[in-house]
Amino acid sequence: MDRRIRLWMMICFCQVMVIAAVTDSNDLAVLNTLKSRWQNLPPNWKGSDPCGSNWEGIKCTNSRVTTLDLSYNKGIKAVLPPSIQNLKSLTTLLLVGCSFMGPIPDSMGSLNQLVFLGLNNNSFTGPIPPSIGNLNNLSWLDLSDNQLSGPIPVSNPTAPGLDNLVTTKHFHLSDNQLSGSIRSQLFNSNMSLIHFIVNNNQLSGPIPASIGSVQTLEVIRLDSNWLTGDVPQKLTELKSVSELHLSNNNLTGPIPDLSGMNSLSYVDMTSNSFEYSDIPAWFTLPSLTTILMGMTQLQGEIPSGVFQAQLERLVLSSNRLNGTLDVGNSYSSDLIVDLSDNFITNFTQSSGYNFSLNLDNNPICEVGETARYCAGGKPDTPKGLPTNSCPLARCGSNKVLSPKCKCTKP
Ligand SMILES: *[C@@H]1O[C@H](CO)[C@@H](O)[C@H](O)[C@H]1NC(C)=O
Ligand SMILES: *[C@@H]1O[C@H](CO)[C@@H](O)[C@H](O)[C@H]1NC(C)=O
Ligand SMILES: *[C@@H]1O[C@H](CO)[C@@H](O)[C@H](O)[C@H]1NC(C)=O
Ligand SMILES: *[C@@H]1O[C@H](CO)[C@@H](O)[C@H](O)[C@H]1NC(C)=O
Ligand SMILES: *[C@@H]1O[C@H](CO)[C@@H](O)[C@H](O)[C@H]1NC(C)=O
Ligand SMILES: *[C@@H]1O[C@H](CO)[C@@H](O)[C@H](O)[C@H]1NC(C)=O
Ligand SMILES: CC(=O)N[C@H]1CO[C@H](CO)[C@@H](O)[C@@H]1O
Repeated sequence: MDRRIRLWMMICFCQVMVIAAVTDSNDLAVLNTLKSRWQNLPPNWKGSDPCGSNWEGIKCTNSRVTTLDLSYNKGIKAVLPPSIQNLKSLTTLLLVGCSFMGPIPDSMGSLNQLVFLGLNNNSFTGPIPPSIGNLNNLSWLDLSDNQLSGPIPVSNPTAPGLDNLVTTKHFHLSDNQLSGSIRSQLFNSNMSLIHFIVNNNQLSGPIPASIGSVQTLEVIRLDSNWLTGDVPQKLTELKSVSELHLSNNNLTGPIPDLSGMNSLSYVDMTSNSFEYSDIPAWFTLPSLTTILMGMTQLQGEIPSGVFQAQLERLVLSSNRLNGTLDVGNSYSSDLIVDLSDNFITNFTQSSGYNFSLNLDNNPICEVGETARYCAGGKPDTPKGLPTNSCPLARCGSNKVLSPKCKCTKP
């Protein structure tokens, strides 16, 4: 082909591209505001056509900005301006792990195309804006690891609340300073929540029985709050829950009966004020791999049936367990058992066991006892702790945790 024709065609083609990519003027105005106020933005934020010149962290469709992802830029120490609401076509807003401060603007609630909202790991303060309840396309809400305070908002006749978010699969609100009670109204049977994660806050009052109406739930983290009262039996009607974290609260009443929760693999109720109880029958649920029940007022002998082949970790320290420890023959050699600070006097397999066991501070480990299981509170070298902690995992920029706990592109 003639060189001049080729050149002409290239110029023409480029012009078409540029024309097609010209950024919508409303979006351009917002981005220019951010550019003038935020420091340490990506170096290629230059020129007047963010969509056309592929500004880093921005994706566009039909000249509208659909994604803004500036995650893991600690140098962005800024306030999120209310004008963010003018990015009307935004479906993904990820500002994870930066240094944002000040309030989450109430105007956020008008970004009604939002599907992914991740503001976790910043220094946002103030309340969770109730307007977030208007985001009826939202699937992913992560506000964890900030300094948010006040209650988890629920709707009332004049304002929306998080109970309106019936398409949202993830509420991640952990590691803030949220307070007040978890309102009964927060949960309803129209929701699609799979993760309800509110650990490490100052939430008080009882666990509402209404949580039992969200049949989609798979992970529940209520640990390290100020929760009181009985664990509602309705919670145990949730058949898809695989992880239940209730530790470090002040829950009272009987230890909840988890029989029938056949998907459970991880249970942590450490340090609560339950009534004295024998080892519950649900310890032998078929998929349980981890049972953490230190300081939960357990008493009596441990039935040998508890030590099933799938069990990986059993921590029952600081209870009133007594009598003879019989672990049977079905246990896995990867098993880690901590029964320190109890009243166990005998151990049937004391000469030929093959797992990690700590019986320190039991009568069987009276002064001078040199058995492996009495080694000064240190169990035998663990062969690697189980890492079944999907809700704690963090995914890199642009990626989110899938229900299967894999980091995937949203
Ligand atoms: C928060 O983000 C910073 C980097 O921006 C990272 O070093 C830190 O590990 C993150 N914290 C968590 C809990 O993810
Ligand atoms: C669930 O949604 C339906 C249809 O929108 C509505 O009629 C019903 O009241 C809702 N139920 C609850 C518990 O919110
Ligand atoms: C927990 O509750 C019990 C019974 O209501 C109360 O006696 C105790 O002081 C509480 N403990 C904490 C740490 O709040
Ligand atoms: C173990 O504790 C239970 C409940 O406190 C008690 O009834 C039982 O007598 C104790 N057994 C032994 C062998 O001390
Ligand atoms: C203990 O378990 C390990 C790992 O399965 C195995 O290699 C070892 O032979 C076992 N030891 C005994 C004494 O059964
Ligand atoms: C349990 O241990 C005590 C003290 O070591 C001993 O006197 C008793 O015979 C043992 N009981 C059983 C059933 O092995
Ligand atoms: C981005 C997105 O999923 N938008 C949807 C929001 O919800 C409305 C109504 O359900 C849909 O029409 C949009 O496609």
